[in-house]
Amino acid sequence: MAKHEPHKIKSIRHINFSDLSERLRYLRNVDFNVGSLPSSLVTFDMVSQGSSAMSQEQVGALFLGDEAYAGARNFITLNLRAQEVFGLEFICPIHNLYGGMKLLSAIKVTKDTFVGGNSPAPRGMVEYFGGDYTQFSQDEAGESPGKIDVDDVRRFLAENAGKVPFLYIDLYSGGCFPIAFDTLKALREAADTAGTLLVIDASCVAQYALHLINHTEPIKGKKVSEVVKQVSALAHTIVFDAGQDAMSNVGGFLATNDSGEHEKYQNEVVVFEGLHTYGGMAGRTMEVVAIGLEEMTEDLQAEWIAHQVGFLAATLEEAGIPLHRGSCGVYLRADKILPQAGGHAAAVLSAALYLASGIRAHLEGPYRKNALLPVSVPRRALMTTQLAEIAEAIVEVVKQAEAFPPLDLLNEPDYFYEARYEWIVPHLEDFLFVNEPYVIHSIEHVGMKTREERQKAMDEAGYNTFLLMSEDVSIDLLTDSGTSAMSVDQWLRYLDARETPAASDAYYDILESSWETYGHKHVIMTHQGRAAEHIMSQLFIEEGDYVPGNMYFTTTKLHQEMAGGVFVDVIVDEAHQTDSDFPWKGNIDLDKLKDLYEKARSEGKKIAYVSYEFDVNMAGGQPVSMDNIKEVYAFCKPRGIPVFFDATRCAENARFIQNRDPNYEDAAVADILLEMFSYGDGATISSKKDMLTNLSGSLVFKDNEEWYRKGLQMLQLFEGPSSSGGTSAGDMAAHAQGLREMVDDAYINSRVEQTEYLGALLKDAGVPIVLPPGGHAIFLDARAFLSHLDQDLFPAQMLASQIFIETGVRSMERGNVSKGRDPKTGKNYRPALELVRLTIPRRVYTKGHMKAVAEGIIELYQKRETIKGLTFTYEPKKLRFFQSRFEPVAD
Ligand code: P70
Repeated sequence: MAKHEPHKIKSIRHINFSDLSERLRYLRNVDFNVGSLPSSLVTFDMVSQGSSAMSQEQVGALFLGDEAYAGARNFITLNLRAQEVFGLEFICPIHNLYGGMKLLSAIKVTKDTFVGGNSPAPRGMVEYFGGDYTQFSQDEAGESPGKIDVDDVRRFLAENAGKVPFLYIDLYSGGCFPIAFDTLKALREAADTAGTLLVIDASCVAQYALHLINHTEPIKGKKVSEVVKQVSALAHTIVFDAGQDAMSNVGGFLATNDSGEHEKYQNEVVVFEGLHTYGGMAGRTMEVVAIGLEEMTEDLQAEWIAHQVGFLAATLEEAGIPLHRGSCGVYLRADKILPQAGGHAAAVLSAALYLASGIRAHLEGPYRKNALLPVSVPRRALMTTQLAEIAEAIVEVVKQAEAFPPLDLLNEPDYFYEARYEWIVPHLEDFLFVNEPYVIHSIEHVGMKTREERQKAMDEAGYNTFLLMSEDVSIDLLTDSGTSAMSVDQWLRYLDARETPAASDAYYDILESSWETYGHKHVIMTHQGRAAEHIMSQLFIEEGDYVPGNMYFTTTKLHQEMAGGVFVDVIVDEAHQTDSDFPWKGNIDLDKLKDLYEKARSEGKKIAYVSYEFDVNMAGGQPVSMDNIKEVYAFCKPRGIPVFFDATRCAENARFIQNRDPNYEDAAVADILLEMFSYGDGATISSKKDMLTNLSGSLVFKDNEEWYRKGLQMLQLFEGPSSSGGTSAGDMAAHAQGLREMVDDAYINSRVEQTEYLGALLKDAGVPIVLPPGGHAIFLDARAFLSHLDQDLFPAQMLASQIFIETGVRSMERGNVSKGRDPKTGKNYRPALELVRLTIPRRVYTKGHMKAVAEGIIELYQKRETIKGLTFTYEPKKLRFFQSRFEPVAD
């Protein structure tokens, strides 16, 4: 089992939170039948059917459907994949499990036929076609697979000899209890002897295979993919619902090795489902299912899904909650939790859970007395921290359950969806969720290599993390730039944007949202931050001008120097002290600024502008205080010196102000941001960071028409149309939406907290980091970490390499290699800060990933003395850190 998710987050969906009084209103509107609530009113929808987070390959496949009526390419793909995964030859597509049961029943069930099985699912269908359904009981399995009495089944087959068209076996009886492999084998024999078919519902076959691997002696140690074939070989026909283990939203198929059976399915599928080459699935769905089939049998994926279900079950069990563990989630024993609720125990628990927390666990199917409430886990869609909170919410509700009055049923429903209740609503505490305010919409697989493979990759990359291939990396902390997971809302706008070199809707949207966010009137779109820096520098800097700033940033300083400026660092001294926990290490030292002003005057020189960065990157993501922004502006304004922000990480800075300055603890991040911007004249922005885009930037001016006009002219000259600067309408639309999302208090708080969490784990273990933790990154102090290495043995470079080899985490050297050589002496600069940056992309990783990062680094720290230094084998002249290569020094 991997230490963390074998994937990262590709796109997210915001959670809609509500409070208890709102939820009471919603519940009354649906007569306390939680299943009828629209999903937007639900905080966490605990269902596994069709609700998985797709992989990015599956999402991509949604656009690969050829949607032909006959012979779609997508069917060929699905057919081949299903053959490979199940080892069965003939595939008949269906729209879901019901489609499969319907075909089987329509073909085989008539009056005077008898179907037996371990699942309640086929009963309605079999009876509809005139047959009789017998459900065999299976013992409650617990940890080991459960058994049906096969003698019972033999007796059933003998009594109804010649009249049993098939046996229907779900690998999980009633969704809870896996069936023993031996029993499955015995059932196949019994079916063969009686001349009937064994139909297996294999919708959860990958989880079943994993269960056997963990609990059944002869199967231990096998791969999921092998066991899936072994299980399939026992079936005459497989029914497969692709909304479960295959992680599609819909779809499925029947599979068999029997050509005669297959012919029957093909002839019947056209009646009920669709043509035999799509069977009620869109082309795109077949493509998604095909990919899901492959993913479900990857051991690490299967293990992760089982791990999450196991985590939820174990957490609840530890709190003493009676439940059964199932393949897709847990079944709460409502009858034990609410003995006073009679036959409606699960319905009461369902209503109470929703009311208290917004969690939906609902009942479906034919109405019956309900003792069990299923709480399923959507595959890959939730973070483990969220599952922990969900468990906590359930525990809170169960604690109060004694006081819940029973529900009154107002009608006589045949199905759960029809049920209407009245309820004397008990007093409940509102459960507040504090973790990430979004769920995982789609995932991206990451490299999960062995230590040996990583060692080899690092040797090949010459001990330079910039030269690693992303497929070898498990957790990529190289940069937070352009690496964010977009939200579904951003994707919607991206897809909706009309591309044009003239003015687009997205352009006007960006103007409006920038105005709302920054309060600056003029907005110039650029494709990245550095394009805005270029224009800014060219417009305002003349040869010899000073440009004071709170620490340099590489691209910013380069453009200032290219325009003839002289950058002067006026950041406070604390910024250079890795162990100082001064809260505002990004601040400008007013005395340094004043001194420079006097110096410039005495030299007859000019200060072009103050280059003021929020949440200073090179200082470790350290914030500036509101007081400092005010003071700098108050100094500059009367002297005619413009203050221009680098607002690339302005939202993170605003969150620090909210958190650290008591004057702002009740202010919204959006308002703090507006105030910050009010003390400046303009800004350059790389929106690849806080603004949650994968590409784009902007240049804004508060109110100066003349600057704006000149800026637009430069844009036309260097970048592209005035209404885009060469940015696609799609990226602009995503940018406009990103601006709205970045100032959401819950989001930005969870973002910075994730960084702080990683920092705290490392700090508590004694690993030397730059304090306090910054907004976007944790910086390791490599000189302290590898104190036995001289700086010319490049400790930060070696540390970044070793972190990768040890943990699969990619980081970035920010020290002696990055700084380069002094052209006068030819010697390395040996800068004061010799750091490794662990930069955290936004909304991409979970706290589970962060914990794995910390654990790996802590282990490395414990054996730090064994780590040797590096020497160059190749050293380019310019920006050497990107391409240089090294080898470890001999003893
Ligand atoms: C990083 C990235 C980019 C950046 C920034 C600040 C405060 C402007 C920019 C440029 C990427 C990077 C860039 C150069 C060297 C190393 C890494 N920072 N201002 O990883 O914006 O990339 O959009 O042109 O942090 O820190 P853009």
